[in-house]
Amino acid sequence: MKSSIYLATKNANKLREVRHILQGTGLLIKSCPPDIVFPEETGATFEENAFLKAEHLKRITGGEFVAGEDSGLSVEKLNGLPGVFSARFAGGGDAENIEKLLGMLSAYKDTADRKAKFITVIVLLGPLEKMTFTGEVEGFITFSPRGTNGFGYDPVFEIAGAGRTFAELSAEEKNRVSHRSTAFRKLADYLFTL
Ligand code: ITT
Repeated sequence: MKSSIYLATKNANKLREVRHILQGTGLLIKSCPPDIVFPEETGATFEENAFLKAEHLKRITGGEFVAGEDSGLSVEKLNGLPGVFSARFAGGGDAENIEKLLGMLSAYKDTADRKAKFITVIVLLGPLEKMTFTGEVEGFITFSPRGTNGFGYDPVFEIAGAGRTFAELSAEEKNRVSHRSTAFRKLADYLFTL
């Protein structure tokens, strides 16, 4: 059983969420050296970007097991955007990204036309293996932001059938169903077989 790995992220919210997801599993997440500078996320897919981050951290730490995670929002009517551009969609912060997204969807008045999914892809680099783990959650983009929990696009993502946005859920509730928790539980299951 492998009980600790490095995670290649500079996003403190993501790191907190991952540690929360893995609480009680016995798998510990080691954070990156604080001064690390990751290469630009130039990949065309979440998997390519997750690999770029993992590979860079593995080179720096020499860690036996290193995971890179890339995630984002894919909106059906926007042909998958913001996708790999989720973090830098509007060139500002979360508020600007949300404003741009709502603006681009403003012509769609029916919830059915605002379908979206959150996707997480983890690439694990071990001594021998390169493994990929994915998680998805389906929902739709709301007409305005609701809720104050979470981060990123959480205030405008309503989970299918739940009537609440991710930002209206507690951390426990989000982590029960989220794209990230599905992917990280698969990763933990794999590591515990080693
Ligand atoms: P690292 O690359 O350092 O991990 P990042 O914030 O750049 O941090 P990503 O490249 O994976 O992370 O981009 C993910 C973006 O997608 C993130 O900044 C949010 O805007 C959005 N996102 C991903 N997961 C989310 C979630 O659970 N809730 C809300 N937004 C999310």
